[in-house]
Amino acid sequence: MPTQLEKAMDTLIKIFHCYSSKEGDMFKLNKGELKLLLQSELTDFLSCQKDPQLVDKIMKDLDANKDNEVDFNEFVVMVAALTVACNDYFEEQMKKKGK
Ligand SMILES: [Ca+2]
Ligand SMILES: [Ca+2]
Repeated sequence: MPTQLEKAMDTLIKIFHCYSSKEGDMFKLNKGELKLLLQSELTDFLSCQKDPQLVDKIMKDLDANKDNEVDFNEFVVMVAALTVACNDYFEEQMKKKGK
């Protein structure tokens, strides 16, 4: 039986490949695939951002090796950054409750 964390890692890998395999290089997300992934899997995150250039900006930020595609390494950096931001929020809420 996989643990919760192992399941979470597995899910992350599967979600990435579900979108990266749609077009072109099956191990990388092009801009269209990235947009689809963000819209479908990070709906709340995107819906509070009104910037129409957002996907371009995210793409630029994530694309560390400048090949205009987001590979799994680059994707994980984004998920980690978002997770840290969520944890900061969680800790804030816990601190407020504690007082
Ligand atoms: Ca692809
Ligand atoms: Ca890249």
